[in-house]
Amino acid sequence: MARRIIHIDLDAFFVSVEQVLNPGLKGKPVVVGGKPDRRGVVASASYEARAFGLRAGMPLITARRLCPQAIFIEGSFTKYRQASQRFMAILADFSPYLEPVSLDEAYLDVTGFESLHGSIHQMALAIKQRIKDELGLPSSIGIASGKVVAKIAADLSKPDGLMEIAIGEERSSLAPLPIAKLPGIGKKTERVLNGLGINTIGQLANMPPSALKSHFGVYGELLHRHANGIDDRKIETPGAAKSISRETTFSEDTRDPSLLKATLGYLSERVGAELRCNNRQAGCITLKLRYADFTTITRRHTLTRATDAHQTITSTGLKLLARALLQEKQLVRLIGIGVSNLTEPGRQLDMLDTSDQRLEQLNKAIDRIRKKYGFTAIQTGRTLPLKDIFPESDDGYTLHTPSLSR
Ligand code: DCP
Ligand code: CA
Repeated sequence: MARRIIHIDLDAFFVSVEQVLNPGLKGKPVVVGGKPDRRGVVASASYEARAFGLRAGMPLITARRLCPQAIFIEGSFTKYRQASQRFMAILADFSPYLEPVSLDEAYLDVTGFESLHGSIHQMALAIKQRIKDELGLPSSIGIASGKVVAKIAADLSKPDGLMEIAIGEERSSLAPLPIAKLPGIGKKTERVLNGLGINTIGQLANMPPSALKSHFGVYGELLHRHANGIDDRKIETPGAAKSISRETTFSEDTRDPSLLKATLGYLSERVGAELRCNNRQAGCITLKLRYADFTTITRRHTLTRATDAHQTITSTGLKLLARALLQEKQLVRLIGIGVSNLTEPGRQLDMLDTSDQRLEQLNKAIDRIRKKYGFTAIQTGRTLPLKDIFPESDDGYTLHTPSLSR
């Protein structure tokens, strides 16, 4: 069955919220971002201001030069967050398959919902109406068989628009558009493609996938599919974290191998515990290092079989660390370990070998004891040196940047 995906984006979001709170601002060139005598950039510009060439990201000084009569507002994030929560609550009334993308942007999977509203088009009108009635905010909606086409449709319909791309017309609808309209194509990719004589999404769609792959790697395949209007990415409801990581900055830059290894071991244990707590396994492990001069590197390793064992995370992290330290002789300022490619644990326990099963039993026991007696109730040989370095709490070691270390 063909899917129906809706993309909803509020128009000039920050500005529109300000206009609801102060109706005198309606219909005028308004900029949220700060006073133009300050350094800083335009965060959001009303469509009246955009008529003068004002755009998000533009320095405020330039904005004032282009449109001296514009009204500049500092803005307040609390107001926007509140509006965003109410916006998402309205959307959740229409479908449980809701993926918030940013404060003012979300996808809804509404496949099979037409009977409730007459049609998906009617449903989209009802969503727009509720956002207008209850929040006073204008929105734009795109409807299509996949995320990328729905997002482009919403973008094309702005402001206060609604555009539906019929099934089978994804490719032809995108073809005449400039490649910059394709989400994910930044300035750099655009330049490379323009250099190859590719200016429209249609030309991009006609490029041989192998050519795209040789220029952009795996991303090239994605570009090819999206340019052809093909996008089977699912709506990801929140709660399904895409990655888990823990990192910490040392109080002094260091190359001390036992400190580096112990810290990495501890952070890996925290990541492993979090994975198991969320009932997830990871297929990819990433080490992060920041050196004394602030250069930051990441090194990743893809596992042949997904894991939730901190032992595997630690041993993989240690190998990546050894290799990284050979390549760079500077002192280390920050160390971190992360996991991604998260999946639910496979249910085929009998297919795993016994050492994996034993590890799983062991980790279950560790998690149980820690839940009862605190994280540091169990010390591994590797993290033991940390006892002399970091103060201990029930919840683990208090690292120097605790907010990043939990
Ligand atoms: N935002 C920001 N800094 C940026 C881009 C955006 O602070 N560089 C904020 C301000 C926007 C909000 O996020 O109001 C939403 O971003 P959008 O890109 O959706 O822009 P707008 O909602 O302002 O305008 P549009 O009507 O084009 O969606
Ligand atoms: Ca917006």
